[in-house]
Amino acid sequence: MNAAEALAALADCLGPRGLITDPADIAPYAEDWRRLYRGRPPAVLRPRSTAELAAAVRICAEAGLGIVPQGGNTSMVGGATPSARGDEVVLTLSRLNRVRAIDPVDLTLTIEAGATVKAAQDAAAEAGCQLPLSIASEGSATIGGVLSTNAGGNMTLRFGNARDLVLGLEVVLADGQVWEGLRRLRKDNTGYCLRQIFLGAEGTLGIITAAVLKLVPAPRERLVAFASLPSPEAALALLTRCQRHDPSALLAFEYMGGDGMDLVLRHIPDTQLPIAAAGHYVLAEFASPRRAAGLAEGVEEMLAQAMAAGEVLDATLAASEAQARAMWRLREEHAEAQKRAGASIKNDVSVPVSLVPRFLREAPAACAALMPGIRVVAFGHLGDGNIHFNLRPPEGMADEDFLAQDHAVMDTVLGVVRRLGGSFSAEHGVGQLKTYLMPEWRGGVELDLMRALKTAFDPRGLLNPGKVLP
Ligand code: 2HG
Ligand code: ZN
Repeated sequence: MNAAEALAALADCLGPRGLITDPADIAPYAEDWRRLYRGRPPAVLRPRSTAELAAAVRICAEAGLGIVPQGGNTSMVGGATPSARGDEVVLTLSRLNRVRAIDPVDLTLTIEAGATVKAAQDAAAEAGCQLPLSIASEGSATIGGVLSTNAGGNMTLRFGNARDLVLGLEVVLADGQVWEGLRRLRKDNTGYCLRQIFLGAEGTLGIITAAVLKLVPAPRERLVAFASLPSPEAALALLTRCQRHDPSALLAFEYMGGDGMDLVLRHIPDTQLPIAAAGHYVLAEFASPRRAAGLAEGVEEMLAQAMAAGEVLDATLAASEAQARAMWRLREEHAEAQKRAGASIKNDVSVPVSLVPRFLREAPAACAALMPGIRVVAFGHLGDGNIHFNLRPPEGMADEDFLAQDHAVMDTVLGVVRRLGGSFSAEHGVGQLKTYLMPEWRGGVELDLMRALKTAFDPRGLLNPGKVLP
């Protein structure tokens, strides 16, 4: 079967609403959120069931067409963008978005991969539960996307990464077979844990079509605190203080440097600081399963102690849901603000939590030595050691000239990360942007094992070609 015959067969299989071939309609699927990559897919497939999707995969396999699964298209590393060669179709999961089941006793949600994270959160909330996964792009990012990238996000310190929330999966394999692994067991030791192989594989080993996710009972009381601090060291001291105060209450602990905050205030409408401007900020969220259990009093007292110790300059608690949302916006709009400000070179790195302050001192110094005047935008999930260390060009340097030096800048940052025993991609994955780093960071036996897995699951290399493995 050649490519034209495959497209005709796909049109038959998926119906008129299931196949996009008009270049204008394809365009939004062909480019990544950061506009670093532009592919040339001959078509976008929009199956509306697992059976349809599997049939489409069989047709692509017969024709040797590459398949690039796409969720909300919010990848930061070009992980869902096809090649410019024209030999890969995009497979959007957007029509596979149903809640299949929800069980507040088992605390499980069975949901299809194309549902947005927000829709999954809402479904859980309606049943009196919480899906303990929250990321800045949750309005458009999908369950399939966050599981395929093992997204982290804001509550990793309390509930772990996306892979820790999955009990079962349904996956379409490279040859079109379906693995029906939608189990909802808390205990099941029956051979290799196949679901974990697909989680974080970025769609290179199989296409996740549905999942059973773990829920937790919805907290009765939530509290968001916003603080300004004199230094990253003070932020780490405050984190330790919060954890000693009540480890089960702390849900999120986010750091923001003053320069990133300035970008948010400048580029995002209707944003303002709830306290006086400073060089460093923290947003912390606390929750309690009981109402009126003294959560606010306890946190207030703890913040007063932190102030007396010089860790905190100023702090405030959200007095309403609207104020809490406004505080979270200041944190979650960092990516959008940076996009509006122009070019950036992003480093999604992790180091042991205790070494974050050292990283935040050494990495800016190393970058300034490489490129005087380079501007640092550092923020992220301090509670789990994941910092988004993003860089902007020196005043007056053209964006293209800056981006042309992306590898030199990334390598400089990663030199510090390596010294501190960290990772070059904490939560955004490898995609196509970072494959070149794999031999150096994961080479030898580790990369050999990954290649063996790829060969076993997708011997012809048709699933998300060019991603993860160099
Ligand atoms: C976040 O935490 C996202 O807001 C995006 O992971 C990070 O833009 C970034 O670098
Ligand atoms: Zn993040």
